[in-house]
Amino acid sequence: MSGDSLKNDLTKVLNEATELVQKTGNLSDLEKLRVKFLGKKSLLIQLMKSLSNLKGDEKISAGKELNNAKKIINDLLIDKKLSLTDSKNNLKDDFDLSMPGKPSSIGSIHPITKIMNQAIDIMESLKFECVEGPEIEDDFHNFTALNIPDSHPARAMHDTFYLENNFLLRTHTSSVQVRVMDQKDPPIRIIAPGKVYRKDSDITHTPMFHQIEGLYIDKEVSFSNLKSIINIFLKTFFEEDDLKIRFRPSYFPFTEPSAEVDIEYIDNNGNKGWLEVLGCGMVHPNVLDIANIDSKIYSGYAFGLGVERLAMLKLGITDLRLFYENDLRFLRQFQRTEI
Ligand code: 2NM
Repeated sequence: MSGDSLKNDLTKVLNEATELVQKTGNLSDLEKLRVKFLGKKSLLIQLMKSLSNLKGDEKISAGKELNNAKKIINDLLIDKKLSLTDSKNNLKDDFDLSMPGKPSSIGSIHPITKIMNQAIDIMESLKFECVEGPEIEDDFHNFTALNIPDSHPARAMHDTFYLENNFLLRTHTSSVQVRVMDQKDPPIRIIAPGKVYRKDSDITHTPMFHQIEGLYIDKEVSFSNLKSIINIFLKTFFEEDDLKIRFRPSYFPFTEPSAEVDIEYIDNNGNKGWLEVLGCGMVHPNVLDIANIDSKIYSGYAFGLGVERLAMLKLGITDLRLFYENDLRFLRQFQRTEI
C-alpha cells in the first residue's frame, strides 16, 4: 500500500459513494450502500485493517486519509437518511407557507403607568431629578418630619395602614423627599413618583394609588416660581396652551402658604366648571429645620398630585376602580397609544 495508490483508491471510492448515495431513492437501498462502503468487507475497512502492516509516518498519514474518507462517507449516508426520512413523513411537501400563524397576543403598558411616565418626562425636561424610596415607612419619615402633629387626622387609624413595630405603608411620597432632604444639601430639585396607601375605597378612591410629588429648595425660591412650574406642567400635560388654571388657598401641615390647583373644564352642554388637580405650597420652615436645612437661608416649594386623578381627567374615565380590575376589554382601549 503506497501513499499514492491509497489516495487514488480513496478518491475512486469517494466518487463512487457520492454518486450512488445521491441516486438512492429509499432507505433499504441506502442501507445496502452503507454495507458496501463501510461494512466489514468494504474496501475502506479492509484497508484500515491492513494499516498494521505499515510503520511510522506512513502509518500515520495513511490512517488520517482513511479516517477522513470514512467520515465523509458516513456524513453522506446520514444526510441522505435525514432527507429520505423527511420526505417520507411528508414534512417538506405538506408545509403550507400560506397558512396563517397561531395568534399570540402581546401585552401593553398599563394606562396609569403611561400617564405616570408622561408626567415624569415633563418634570424631567424641567430639570427635576426622579428619586424613589421605600413603601414601608416609619412614623418619623411619613408624619413627624412633615410637621404633621400627633393629633392630625391623617395619622388616625382609619387612614393609615399600620404594620408591626411602628412601621406603616407610606400615605404619600413626601417621605421620599424627607429622606433626600436629610441626606443632601440644597439646591434640591426632585420628583418622587410611586405607590402610596390609604384606607379608602369607593369610585374615586382605591387603597393603593400613585402619586408624584415635586420639591425644589434653594436660596430665594418663591411662590411665583411654584406657579410658573405648575402652569407649564399642566399646559404641557393636558396639551392645551390656553388651559385655565386657578390657585385656591388651602391648608397642608407641611406647606405655608398652601394652595389647591384647579383647571377649568367645559362639559358636553358647554357648562364650565373647575376640577381640582393637585396640591402645593411653600415648604413649611419646620419641615426644613427638622431636616437640618436652615429656613432663614433656604426656601422651597413642593407639590403633590394623584396620578389616577390626572389619568381620569385626561382619558375621560369616571370610575377609578376600572384601572385595577384588569378587565382586558378596558385595558385594550389604551393598547394603541405610545408609551
Ligand atoms: C402636597 C401638597 C403640598 C409636599 C410637601 C413636601 C415636602 F416633603 F417637601 F415637605 N413634599 N410634598 C406637598 C405639598 C404635597 O400634596 C398634595
